[in-house]
Amino acid sequence: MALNKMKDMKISEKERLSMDYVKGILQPTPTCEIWDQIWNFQAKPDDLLISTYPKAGTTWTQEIVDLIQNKGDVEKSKRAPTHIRIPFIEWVIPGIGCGLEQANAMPSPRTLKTHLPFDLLPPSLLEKNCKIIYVARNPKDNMVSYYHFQRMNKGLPDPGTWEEYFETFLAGKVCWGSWYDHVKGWWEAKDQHQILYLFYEDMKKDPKKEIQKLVEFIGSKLDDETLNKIIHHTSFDVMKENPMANYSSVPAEFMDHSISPFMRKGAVGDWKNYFTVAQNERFDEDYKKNMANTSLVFQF
Ligand code: PPS
Repeated sequence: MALNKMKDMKISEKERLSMDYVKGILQPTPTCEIWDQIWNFQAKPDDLLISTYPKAGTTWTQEIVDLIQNKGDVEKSKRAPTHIRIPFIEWVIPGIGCGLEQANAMPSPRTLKTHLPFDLLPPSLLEKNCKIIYVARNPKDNMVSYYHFQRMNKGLPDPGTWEEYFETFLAGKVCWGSWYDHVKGWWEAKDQHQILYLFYEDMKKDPKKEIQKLVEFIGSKLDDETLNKIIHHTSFDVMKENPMANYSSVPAEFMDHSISPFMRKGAVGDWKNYFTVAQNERFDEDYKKNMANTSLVFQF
């Protein structure tokens, strides 16, 4: 869609979930309502958690991990949609599902998903020393992806125009909070816990290398042929056509892929099609300030 057309676009508020705060972090109200249960989630030592800021490459990582666990058996990984195979622990959509209930009912070993900032992670996952995979994405592409996702996902607030959303994102007034706090919080935690910290841009540049890191971290062993098969089946183009990995199974009243497909572009640098020169300058200034106290480096 042309940028000028998209900028003027507004989505009806009427069918969207309401939002509330958990410890200062914006969340859909149904999540806030069961927060005590989420916080008291009981982990098991062999749980594997995939943690990300929204739109950082979660689904891609989930598909890779599931295929590693299934030794590259593509049919096995098509047994159910992503969100059923790998419960999203804090996600509650009335009438559709509750990640916490799914996780509690699931036999071990479980693979789970969260977008929670490190400080909001249910303590049991750390007490049980669970392995955690964290994936981060550069904030400019992350912002563009999140903007389009909020347009199509009725479980999240209406993003407004691109100009409005740019400010909302910079202020950290989006669900799961500030991108800065999220990536830095997990980065600081990574050396004290079993956390493998990966980057979306590295996965794009050299998927084999990053998938090998995942294989090793999970404690699996795969031959070269299986690795290549996993690279192929988790490429953007193949996943886009896979109904078990592209969220097309979620009812359209919640995720309307005709507004913006879940599998949208899968690229690095798409932000250049959205950021104006002035926005880019403003962003860079803000980024410099917020990232001054970390060794974390991103590729744009
Ligand atoms: S969510 O809703 O938070 O779980 O979304 P998440 O899966 O983290 O992020 C969605 C973005 O990741 C892109 N994606 C991929 N990129 C490259 N390769 C593969 N295989 C892949 N699968 C998903 C997806 O297209 C979203 O990014 P954008 O930039 O919007 O296209």
